[in-house]
Amino acid sequence: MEKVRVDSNALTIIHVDMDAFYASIEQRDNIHYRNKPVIVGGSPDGRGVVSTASYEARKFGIHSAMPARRAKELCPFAIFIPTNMKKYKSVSKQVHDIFRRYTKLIEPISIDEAFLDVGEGNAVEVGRAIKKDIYTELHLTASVGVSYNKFLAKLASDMEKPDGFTVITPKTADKLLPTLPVRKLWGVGEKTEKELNRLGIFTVRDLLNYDRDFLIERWGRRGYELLKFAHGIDDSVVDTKQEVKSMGEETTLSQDTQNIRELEPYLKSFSASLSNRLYSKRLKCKTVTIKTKYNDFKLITRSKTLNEPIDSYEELYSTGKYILYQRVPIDRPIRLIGMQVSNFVYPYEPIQMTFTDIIGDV
Ligand code: TTP
Ligand code: MG
Repeated sequence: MEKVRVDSNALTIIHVDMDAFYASIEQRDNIHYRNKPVIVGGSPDGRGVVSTASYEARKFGIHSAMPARRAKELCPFAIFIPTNMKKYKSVSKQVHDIFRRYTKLIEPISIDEAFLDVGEGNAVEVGRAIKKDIYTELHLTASVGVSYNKFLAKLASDMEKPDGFTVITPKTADKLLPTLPVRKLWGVGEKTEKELNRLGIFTVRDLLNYDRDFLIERWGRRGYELLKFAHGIDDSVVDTKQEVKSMGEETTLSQDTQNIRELEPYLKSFSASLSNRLYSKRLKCKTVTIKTKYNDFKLITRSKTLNEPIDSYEELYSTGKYILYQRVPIDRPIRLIGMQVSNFVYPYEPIQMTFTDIIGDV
């Protein structure tokens, strides 16, 4: 049932994001890892990528998605630990059980992150209580943000990481927002950031001072949305039935190629990561799509829909390879390759996406 909120500036939204999630769990469970640079994912011989790094390791510049080889260069004595998804999912479920004590309105975003709407309750008190429960019961720290909408609550949880607790009120939002780099606004990725920078827009203040009509003319609906975020406005509700429609990965090649074999390693890496992502959301897909962009910037996509849903690396890779070899024209050099999965099947919950779909049953 939709709730009608009388005061749209009431502090009712909480965003919780666990700190260095996988690494903190490993440090909690092994005394020898505490206060040390710990890397989860990738291997010490330099294969694979970093899933996450403890805050001690981050001091060396190590971060998620960095090749393990590079991480090892930056910190040769770092401790590498293989991922143990089963364990992380079970902790994620415990965190979720804590949320449920306080509200039913929960929107899981990923394995370690969620939005909560406390309705008539006091989000500052609830946020504190959740943080305390997570610490005393699970011996882990979370960063918690409280505000009057989702955008600001997430901004808040990120501000004092790790172990942060930050409240953004309408008053503090007015002060804070103009000072932020535009990248902090939802919808501003690397590409939009560059475009804005080219117009001389670096901070939210720059954006607010810019010709409003020009921005809306240039970006249409997105320009309008951007300005709304810049003013701290976000009308989206905490959505308990978040549905994921597709997920994808793509890479611009360092050099254009017409040699189809050179594309295989990309498909391998996309398949590994998409399989992981499907697994952590407890989804299987029936459609695989390969996207290619050519040196003349023409873009094509080719798909294959299967009878049976899949989620394993091997199945994804073989389907991707089939499409690449059978359906993708290689008549001129390719500059970008991508892989997408869609047409999801929810093996455990046919109606809606719940937290269980994201983390799986453990
Ligand atoms: P994040 O919340 O992005 O990162 P984090 O919890 O490790 O660190 P912090 O929030 O304190 O900045 O992601 C949660 C977990 O998801 C992370 O512990 C490992 C996993 N993950 C990957 O496997 N690959 C990735 O590229 C990212 C970003 C996260
Ligand atoms: Mg986190």
